[in-house]
Amino acid sequence: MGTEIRDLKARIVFNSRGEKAFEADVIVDGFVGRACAPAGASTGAAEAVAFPPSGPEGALQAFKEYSRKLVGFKSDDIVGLAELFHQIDQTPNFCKIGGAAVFAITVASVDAASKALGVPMFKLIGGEKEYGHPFPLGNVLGGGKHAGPGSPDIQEFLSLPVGAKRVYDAIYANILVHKEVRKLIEKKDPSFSGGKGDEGAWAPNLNDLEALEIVYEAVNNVSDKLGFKVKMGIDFASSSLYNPETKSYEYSRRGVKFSRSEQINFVLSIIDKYSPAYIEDPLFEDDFEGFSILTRESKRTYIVGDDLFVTNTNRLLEGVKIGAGNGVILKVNQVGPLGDALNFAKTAKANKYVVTVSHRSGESVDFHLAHIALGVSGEIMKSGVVGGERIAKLNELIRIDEFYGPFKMINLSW
Ligand code: 2PG
Ligand code: MG
Repeated sequence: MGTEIRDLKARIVFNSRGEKAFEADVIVDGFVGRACAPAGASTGAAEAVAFPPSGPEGALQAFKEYSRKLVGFKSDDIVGLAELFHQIDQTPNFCKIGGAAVFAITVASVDAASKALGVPMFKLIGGEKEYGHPFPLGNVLGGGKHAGPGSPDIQEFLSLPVGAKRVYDAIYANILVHKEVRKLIEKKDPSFSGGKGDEGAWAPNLNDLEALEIVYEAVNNVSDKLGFKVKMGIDFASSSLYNPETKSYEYSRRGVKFSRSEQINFVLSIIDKYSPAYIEDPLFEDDFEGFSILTRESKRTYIVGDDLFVTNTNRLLEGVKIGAGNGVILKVNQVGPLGDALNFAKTAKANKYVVTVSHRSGESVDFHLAHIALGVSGEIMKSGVVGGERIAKLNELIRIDEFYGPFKMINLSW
């Protein structure tokens, strides 16, 4: 069965936030691969731009002009497709044709190849090797740009079932933490309406310190119930807290402003008190040196760069030079083509960075994230806990385990 691209289609649909989203179909010998681009709310300044200045409709117009160039191309040639897109756009951040289209077409191509060849997508990405499931990381309580005023300043309080032995149990553990967090919020605030943020995490009227206490108690209660360790994770999304004019981190809910060293001390005090397994973007996106200070100081917590690296291999290599972080977030749409993201994962692995393959706050019900996480041997898959667009990725891990496994959880020291 050939894998050559015969035809392509594209359209604008809507994501989980109700925003316009680019969806592509790639047709290969009667099989259709389909993917829809996700979108961030707390985006890094160095990310690929989603759409050209003319917006989603402009991206569709551009698609009409370049899509013929892809016909005849091998849909499973992930690296070649990435090169082709760089030739077509010729800007470093895909501002001519839009990164959303590049994401959708390159992921839909591998989806099509997978169907045509009868080989699961994760194997087309990862080849023949020993596969292990990523640990699911899920947002259980949140604020910042993903929720309304009154919610915490910190964007995400996460659950990570580090002691789970099976992926099904790991996913269920996060669901139990999500439920437990609701109970504890209601105990503290009986008027809580059950409101949620963009990723399905509870968005209560609490400050960061109260939220930390609740999530810590919840992960411990669930650990006791299940008999394996569930730990806390935090995404500060610090670029959203940072004010470059005052050079301070502004926690408006609590009415405090931290200098860089106060922010570092705040993060270290949280590590000391709650021993989280995972901390993402504790400092704003250009503070490589601050990341390196924190990485040296925190031995048992992964310090992960999201807006810092934006899935960009050159930015990662900058960080590697000075030991900024020991973990990366991989979001394909931050960079554009799937091939570039795979290259980023390779560089991260070669430099012993833990790889977290992540959703965006604006998502589709696509399941491909699970295949990408397995394909790159990502240690963690960050994809929320509840909500159709979040659970779609988690359920795919369960199906993969049934059809191609059973796989152990990936090897990672906590
Ligand atoms: C993040 C993500 C996903 P967004 O900051 O890690 O949780 O949010 O997609 O809004 O960038
Ligand atoms: Mg983040």
